Amino acid sequence: MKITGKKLVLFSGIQPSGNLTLGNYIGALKNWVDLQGKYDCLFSLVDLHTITARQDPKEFHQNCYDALAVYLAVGLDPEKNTIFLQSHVPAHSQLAWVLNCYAYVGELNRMTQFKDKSEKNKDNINVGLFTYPVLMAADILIYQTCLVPVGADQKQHVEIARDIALRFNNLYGEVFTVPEVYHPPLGARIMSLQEPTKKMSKSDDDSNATIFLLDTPDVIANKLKRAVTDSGKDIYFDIKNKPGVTNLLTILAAVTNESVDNLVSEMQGQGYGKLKSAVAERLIEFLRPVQVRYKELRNDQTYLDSVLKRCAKRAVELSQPTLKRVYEVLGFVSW
Ligand code: AQP
Repeated sequence: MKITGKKLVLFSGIQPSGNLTLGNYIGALKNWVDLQGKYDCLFSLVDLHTITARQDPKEFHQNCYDALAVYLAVGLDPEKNTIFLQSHVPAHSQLAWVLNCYAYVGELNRMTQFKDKSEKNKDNINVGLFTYPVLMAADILIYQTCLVPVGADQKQHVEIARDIALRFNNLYGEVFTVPEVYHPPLGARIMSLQEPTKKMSKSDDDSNATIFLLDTPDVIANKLKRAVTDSGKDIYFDIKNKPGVTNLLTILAAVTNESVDNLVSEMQGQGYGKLKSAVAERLIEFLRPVQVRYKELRNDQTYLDSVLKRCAKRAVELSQPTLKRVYEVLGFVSW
């Protein structure tokens, strides 16, 4: 693994809580691919976060490998980036405990994701779900991260990581780098195909709401055919008045790397049906090589394990100086 050690650190992660979605790709993975090489990147599969919702152990185990193979299939290079499972690096949990003592119940109560997820899982509003942002702060701060590329739904969590870092630094000196959030210029919030005012999500009960990166071409075409659009028939970008059409244009722009303005002029007067089939066609075309690569990688368990092992070793090494410093400034006795 060739990393100079001079570049600024970038950290981000996705929960292996099911098949990864087009939202995960456009809001996160696509930008990671674009930013790799410019930063010293750590891309985690945040499996500890995943157990805040009940998982079937066998499925969860497989989901971790599936998500790893997706990371690699979309173009993240494991020779240049540290791609690892969060649970392989104990310092995330160790720092999270410390930071729990510097985060306030009042600020965690304001997290909209906690409110949304509690609403969705009324029978399992566990403490882990509540303190999720503190573990996420530890994920980020343990590596002295400068940049955190995430979708819009994670903005609040990066802000709390910044607040905790500043609070800790004010008490003990410059222990943590204060991270900046990075949102993609377009596609920070890909919407459900069935309710375009709601985020596209892995765990949506309506299977037509979400496009998964491993969906077959037929499934993708069908989901797009059924996508909810807006009143009228003009095609233009307007989140408030045309949320369905705007979502489709955003997806099209992200997978073609064309500007929304060009796409709008191209599609003008063609009607919603044509827009949906254009999105389906270009998305299927975009995903075809990703899916082929995914299958090859997923069948090579030895290779996937070797990536995890090598990268975990590096992440463990990188995590140690911050943990040591935190323990020192707090007065813990070393051994
Ligand atoms: N719809 C989306 N649009 C843009 N970005 C998105 N992300 C997720 N959905 C969208 C971004 O992907 C990264 C990882 O998210 P995650 O899967 O770890 O967590 P999540 O946001 O809780 O995703 P889900 O799909 O809603 O998970 P479930 O259904 O399991 O609860 C983040 O950068 C996120 O912004």
